[in-house]
Amino acid sequence: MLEANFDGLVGPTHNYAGLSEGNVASQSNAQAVSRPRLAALQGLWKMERVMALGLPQGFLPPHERPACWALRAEGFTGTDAQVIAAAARDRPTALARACSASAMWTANAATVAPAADTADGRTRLVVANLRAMPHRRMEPPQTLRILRAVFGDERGFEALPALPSDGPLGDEGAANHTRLVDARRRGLHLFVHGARADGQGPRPARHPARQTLEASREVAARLRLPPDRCLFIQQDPAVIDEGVFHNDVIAVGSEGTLLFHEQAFVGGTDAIEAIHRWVGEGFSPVCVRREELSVQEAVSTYLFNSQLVHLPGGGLFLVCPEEVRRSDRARAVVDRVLADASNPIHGVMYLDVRESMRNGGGPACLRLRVPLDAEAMARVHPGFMLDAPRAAWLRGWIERHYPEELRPADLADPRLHRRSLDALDELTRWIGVERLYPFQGAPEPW
Ligand code: SUG
Repeated sequence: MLEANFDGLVGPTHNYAGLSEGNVASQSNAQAVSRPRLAALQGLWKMERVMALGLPQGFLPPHERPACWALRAEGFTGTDAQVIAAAARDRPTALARACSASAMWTANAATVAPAADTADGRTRLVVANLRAMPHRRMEPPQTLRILRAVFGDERGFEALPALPSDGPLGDEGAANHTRLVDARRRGLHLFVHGARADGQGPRPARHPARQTLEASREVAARLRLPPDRCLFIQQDPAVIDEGVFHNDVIAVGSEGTLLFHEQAFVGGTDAIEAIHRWVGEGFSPVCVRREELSVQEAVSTYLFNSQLVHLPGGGLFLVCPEEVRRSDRARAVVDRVLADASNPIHGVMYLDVRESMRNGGGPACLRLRVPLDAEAMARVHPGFMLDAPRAAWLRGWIERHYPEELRPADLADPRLHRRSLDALDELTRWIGVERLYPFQGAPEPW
């Protein structure tokens, strides 16, 4: 089985609106000038470099933005241009939400279980409801449309709608889920929550806990995973208050290896021992102590938001953000981990995804991992997979359509709307799918 990565293609309206409470980068870069073209090219380059490691690489297209349908649902009326102008005048935050390119962070698109792990032998994906943040709560219907286009072959896949977003179940998808394997290579699913929905137990004091235990349990049930292959542990609420809004900001795992900060989980070493007992022989914990790297440094460098990829020839490889290379202390952690022969992490590559980082999205946020065997791989819609010529086409498409810079006031420009929809129209024709977006007449997915 190979791990395919489906990266979110950064959308033409990528901007900094300060929409995510508890996300330090989003808050501190609010209203900065963004560079959508550079952002999309940085993301594409990452896809090409990971693909060059021998892993199948796909992409998930941007969502329709500005989302005039969302503004209409908030009461704005008239033509698209009128709706955008009225929102810009009366409710700029609603316009900023409707313009957010946040669907680029596909680690939040869904939680995935490969065919080998599910009760009926189909790869299953449960869309995340993203209920904690209003600008992200509008993503699930489009995410489901896209996942059903990519993984539409029902003999091999089932893409399921998100949990209800009007209840207490907050679900942020794969950012709070890690698939490990035991010595017999059976899949084990580690779910990490920020708090319980029933109000019991510890919870952060300042920032929202986006993932609830009850949501993780429901996702595991919908994925049809055997209960004994699932473990539910809690993120330390204190680190959420320091800016660790998803578990993938403080831990990353693959195969039998878990790279984590010592303050990541409630219970500290007890939690790691519980994981160890559960995974059994072959578990390789790689702990980073606070003396080596503080939680604050983990948040500013995004060391734990590196991709930990399992190379087809064996061994694990880190794909780190450039910010790690530029931090003496974070880079020293990487060097120490690579030099330590007791873990299978053998190599590293540093990549610049700064435009995404400035909104709190590192390399791991930008990808959804979908482990696929050859049979499942053959059932993926080929229009969403990359190779060198297709990457070159995408580069040209980005250069033709994407604005170089966006300032907050530019979101109100009706030409940005037209330009974005033209780009998506051309993209879907090239992929070979029809009626993917509301503006193309796509039906409600549920
Ligand atoms: O949900 N930022 C995203 C970043 C998501 C990172 N994903 C993972 N850790 N897996 C978020 O907070 C900021 C948008 C803005 O402020 O304009 C934003 O949505």
